[in-house]
Amino acid sequence: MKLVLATSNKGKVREIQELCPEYKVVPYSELIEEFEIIEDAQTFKENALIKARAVYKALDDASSIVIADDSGISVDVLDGAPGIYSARYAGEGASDKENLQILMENIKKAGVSHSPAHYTAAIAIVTKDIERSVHGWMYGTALSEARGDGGFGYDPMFIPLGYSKTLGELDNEIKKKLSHRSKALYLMKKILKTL
Ligand code: ITT
Repeated sequence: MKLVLATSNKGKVREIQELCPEYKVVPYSELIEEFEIIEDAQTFKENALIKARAVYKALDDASSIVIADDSGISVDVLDGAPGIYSARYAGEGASDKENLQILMENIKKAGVSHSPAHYTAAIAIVTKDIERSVHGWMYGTALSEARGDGGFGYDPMFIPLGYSKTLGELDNEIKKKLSHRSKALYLMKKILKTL
């Protein structure tokens, strides 16, 4: 079965391909020209559905199975920020590095060196017959400093619960087991089996 990924984020593409070896996972940019998708909803779920629907429509192929991932990090000491704004925390078009830097600075400005935090992933599936969404979470601690360069995005400043190293330092296999994305994909596969 072929799954078309409605994402332009290379870190997500790599992880979803690794987590779904039983499927042929293809980023939509390999099939049609990339286009801007306005993610203007107020929840991860609705933003994931917006992306999956937009790519399903643009592919114009009723046999497509489209998967989208909307995700982000929520830091308790910042009242849950950046949350759904994780990709644009340092402004529209900001790089992962700029977003990471601002988040670490804001944790410092809040007067702490670390805070409880969690990642959320909403995965949406759109086919000709169904629209569904599932969620996964990973809890841990957000630091005001970056350590290691593994993973992507905010991973160098995030220590998963039960560990003392960041996702930037830990082996990739550990993130694969624990992550918000792997938990959501586990649930998504249950839906894919019913198609
Ligand atoms: P698409 O919308 O094209 O999928 P995007 O990067 O804009 O790509 P989102 O709107 O879902 O995706 O934003 C997710 C943000 O959260 C982005 O800044 C990521 O770097 C970050 N993020 C999500 N999952 C992450 C993970 O597993 N590790 C580190 N950072 C993550």
